[in-house]
Amino acid sequence: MKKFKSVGMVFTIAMVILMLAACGNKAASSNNGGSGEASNSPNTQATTAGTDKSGGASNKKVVLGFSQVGAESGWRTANTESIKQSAKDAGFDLKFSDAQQKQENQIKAIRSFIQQKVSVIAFSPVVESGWDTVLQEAKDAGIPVILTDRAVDSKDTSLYKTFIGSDFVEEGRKAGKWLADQYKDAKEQVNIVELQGTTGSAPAIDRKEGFEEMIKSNPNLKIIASQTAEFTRAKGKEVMQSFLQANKKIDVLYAHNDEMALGAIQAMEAAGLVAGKDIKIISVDGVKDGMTAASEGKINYIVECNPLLGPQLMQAVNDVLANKEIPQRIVTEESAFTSDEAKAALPDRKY
Ligand code: GYE
Repeated sequence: MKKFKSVGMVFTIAMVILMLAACGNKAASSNNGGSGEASNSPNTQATTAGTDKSGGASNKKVVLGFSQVGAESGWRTANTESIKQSAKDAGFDLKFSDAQQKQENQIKAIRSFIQQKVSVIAFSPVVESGWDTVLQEAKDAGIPVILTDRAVDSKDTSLYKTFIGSDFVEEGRKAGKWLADQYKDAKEQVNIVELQGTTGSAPAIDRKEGFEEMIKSNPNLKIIASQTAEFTRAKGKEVMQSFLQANKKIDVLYAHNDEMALGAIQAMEAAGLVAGKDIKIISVDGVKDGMTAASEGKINYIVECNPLLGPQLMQAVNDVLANKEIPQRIVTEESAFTSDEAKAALPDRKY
């Protein structure tokens, strides 16, 4: 009898442990929204059901669905960290999803956020076109959308509340102006090669446009080759290698971001060239690795693009939920650095 009793006890305890474990799993999967999207806050409670969309009248936690472009560059890493940290500071439940540079993954993530009835959707659109349908779906579901970093080309601007990010045309202009100033007395043709960002993305389109606008008045400044390297270091190296093989004389490289410039520097050095001297280099971003290369004289001019958009985004989320009027466009403030200025700025650089 005694033996039977203790076996029974063991059985009961085992059952309780099993049940607790099952509950734990269930909670974990519902925190993920069951969508397979990675969440950076596995311990936060999912409070999506019945989320107050009218301006936070209820005490429910704000749930922010964020679809990120990918992890293609140092800029992106800093941007992701800024968003995660500021969401935490704001006390939001962040559902973070990485699209690996694919629009279809972003559309899937946005649809999943709609299904989960998040309070606000924010995303950095990998390319400019093709968003109308999914943005309309979010609007029909009554979920406000905020764009960060990159723009969309939708005609109907009521599909999103605001766009927070840099003026990429202006960045291109700064790069082009510096070059035009450097070569204003040039008597011969200056051969420029260009590494473009992701095809169809706002920064690639706009940085090209602004740059061309500033160099066009000088017919000696000529872009002899221009190709995408998808904003990555590996591709930057690969495409620069092919530029070097195909062109005898290259004077200048204009890279749409630091990462591609850093890859291109590897290709130049492998070809026995001195980066920053044999070939002048201009890039955009101003992340630590880029600024370090600039301080060493390998990059001659860097146009800054600020990735720390998290605090402004969280502010906008709060404002939208409180039904406050917010501007359709919020532009981030940026500057630019020569090699010497990069050296001076490097110790205080946060990203
Ligand atoms: O310049 C680049 C990143 O959209 C501004 O994307 C961003 C760009 C940034 O991959 O490094």
